[in-house]
Amino acid sequence: MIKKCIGCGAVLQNTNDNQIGYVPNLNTKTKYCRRCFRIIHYNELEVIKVLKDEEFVLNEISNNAELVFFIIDFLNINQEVIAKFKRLACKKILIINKVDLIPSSIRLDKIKDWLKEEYKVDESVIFLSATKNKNIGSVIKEIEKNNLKKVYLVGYTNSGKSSILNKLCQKYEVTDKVITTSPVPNTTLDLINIKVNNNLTIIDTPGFIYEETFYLDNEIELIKKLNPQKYIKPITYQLKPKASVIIENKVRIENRSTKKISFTMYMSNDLNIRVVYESNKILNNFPYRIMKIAPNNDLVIKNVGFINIKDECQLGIYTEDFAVYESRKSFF
Ligand SMILES: Nc1nc2c(ncn2[C@@H]2O[C@H](COP(=O)(O)OP(=O)(O)OP(=O)(O)O)[C@@H](O)[C@H]2O)c(=O)[nH]1
Ligand SMILES: [Mg+2]
Repeated sequence: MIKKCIGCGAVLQNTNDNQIGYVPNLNTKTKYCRRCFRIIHYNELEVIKVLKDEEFVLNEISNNAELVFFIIDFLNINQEVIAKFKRLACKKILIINKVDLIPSSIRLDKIKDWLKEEYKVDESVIFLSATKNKNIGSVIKEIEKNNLKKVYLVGYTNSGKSSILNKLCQKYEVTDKVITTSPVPNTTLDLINIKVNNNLTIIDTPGFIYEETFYLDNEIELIKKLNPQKYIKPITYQLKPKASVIIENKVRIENRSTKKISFTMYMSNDLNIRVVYESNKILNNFPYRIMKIAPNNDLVIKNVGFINIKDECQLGIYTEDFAVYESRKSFF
């Protein structure tokens, strides 16, 4: 009989230790594959590449789901994830997870209006925090209100789908299953069906993978830093003309205007961020592109967060991958 790993959904096997689902000893008691065991007990993280047929997943879910909860990490609201949300052709609710990271002064109802205006999201939106167990009850309310029997948790990798399902399991008093969660991408590898009671099955899904990322797959320390576990303190930098902000030696963002501008960074406080002046040539050999920023816009950096910039300005972005950067109207 095919047995799946409780942690990641991969089919358990003991024949190939380079393949997903591997365990040295496969017996009736085996619950987790070796990779999940190592993540859970030793916090040993590695990014594994898996080929996923996203079209198949999108169609399968669109055709079978009564309702999909599409999860987005608050720091990762961007055009790519919203486009994917829109492609799901079924009833859906947007969950913005990880609200524990943002200052409590940010008004969530304002963000709802902004999602509608800026990203044309007309569906219901729930704000929650899986790790802080905040507002999980709203998900249950939706399930009960619609008398649902089968719901899917869908979204990009690392948005917190499995963390949310673990919290839902606690609420439904399912105690024998804990799904593996981790800060690296591709933690969940296949669908994980959890029958929480006789009437309801909740299905966790492997995350969609970003078309491009700020990090390389072997930069585990950077990936960990990008996933803060505690509240983010926004930090403001005043940038004189020609001064730049450097983030993790991955990008140089230069003020190309004639006036001083102020940058407020909404991203992990663990990141190495510094200001340099024109005389410092660091990263100046990267390709660069000019980006025009309208008043009170954000510079969004995929997988990282965003920078709120109040003044209209021109930026010089020096980077190896421009696709990670985009601008949008701010919700402030
Ligand atoms: N600060 C914060 N971190 C969270 C929250 N929810 C999840 N995380 C963290 O985000 C990371 C990813 O969580 P997962 O639940 O594994 O994400 P996933 O969407 O299942 O990822 P894949 O299985 O790769 O698709 C982990 O490090 C979690 O601890 C939250 O509400 N707040
Ligand atoms: Mg997962």
